[in-house]
Amino acid sequence: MKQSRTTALILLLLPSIGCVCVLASAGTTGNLLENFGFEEGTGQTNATAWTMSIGGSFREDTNVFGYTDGPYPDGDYALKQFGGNADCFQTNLPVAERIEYELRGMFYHSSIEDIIANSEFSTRMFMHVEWFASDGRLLRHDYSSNHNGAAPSDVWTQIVLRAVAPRSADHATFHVETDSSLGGGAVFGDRFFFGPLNLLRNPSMEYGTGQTNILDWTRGPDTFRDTTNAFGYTDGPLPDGAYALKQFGAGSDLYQTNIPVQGGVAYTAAGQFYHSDIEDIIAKSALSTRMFLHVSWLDAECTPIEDSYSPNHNGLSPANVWSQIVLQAVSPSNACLVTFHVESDKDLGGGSVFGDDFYFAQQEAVPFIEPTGALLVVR
Ligand SMILES: [Ca+2]
Ligand SMILES: [Ca+2]
Repeated sequence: MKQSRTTALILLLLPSIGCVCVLASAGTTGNLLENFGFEEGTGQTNATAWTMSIGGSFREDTNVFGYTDGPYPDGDYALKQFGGNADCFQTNLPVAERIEYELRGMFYHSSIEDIIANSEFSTRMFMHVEWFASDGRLLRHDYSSNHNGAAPSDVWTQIVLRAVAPRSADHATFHVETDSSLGGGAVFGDRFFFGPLNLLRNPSMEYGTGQTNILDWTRGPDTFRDTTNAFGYTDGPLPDGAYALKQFGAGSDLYQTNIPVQGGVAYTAAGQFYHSDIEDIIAKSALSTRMFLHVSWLDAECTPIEDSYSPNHNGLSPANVWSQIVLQAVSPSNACLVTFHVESDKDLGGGSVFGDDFYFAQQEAVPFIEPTGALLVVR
């Protein structure tokens, strides 16, 4: 389904017009790219949804000069680029600010035919994303690492880049490009992915002011954004960044709402949890102060349909060490939106529990392949 600017604009209007079910919106995880494997198109120069530079980018089957391996990673066609300045892109892809995105693709070059120099300055292929504001201002470029002559030959390798969309980001352009500073030869690419990894904004509490202003989250009672100098925290660094969530007491809540989801689809929620047995301790009991994830599924009228809860981090969980809890759930068939809560409750004693690095996303639309190439993480 073509994802247009219109869907992104509808999403931005959500707070003012109430609950509208927006499928395939900017907040939906999964691949934003159409024809990610170059299977659709006409001949060598026309790949559906892609704009290809003339003379440097081609849609090719396996009977092509420069390709000496077996089947492609995906289907019967792949992208072939050569020369010093080839480009192939899709534009106006709807994105949302402060959400983490992943770019990935499979890359190949032959050591037998149409070879590239055995150097990082050879013909090299990479992914490039341009982030734009709604008024068309270019906000930032992010680049993946290169597949060049120093990469393994005669085998497909994956490159992954993670990047958080900048503030005010509204749409993006995804490029597959080649450059060369040394000689010719061809590089192939296939099975590209560009999509959000996590539907939560500010998932690790890093944006905010002081202890009580946590950007993008609504804060209930006994809920704070805290650092490693907090009473009750006696470990080393936090799982991610300089801040974490601290909760104590019954009925503590931290939540984000109006997160768009699709019905009848598998989702994963996760978080890291911690308590100390030295300071501000909780009872060694399942009834102690305890923290958990709560996903509330809503229909198009914002009416709660169903709730999914993770197991608790409580006084029986390992102390003085961060541990992850994962919740996997299939959304009800009429689910449109989600409210994602991190909550704590208690029946016995006091003490505090910490949380960090929360995650909520659709399980992969395109199966993830463990990267054998470079993994570059940009934050
Ligand atoms: Ca393909
Ligand atoms: Ca954090």
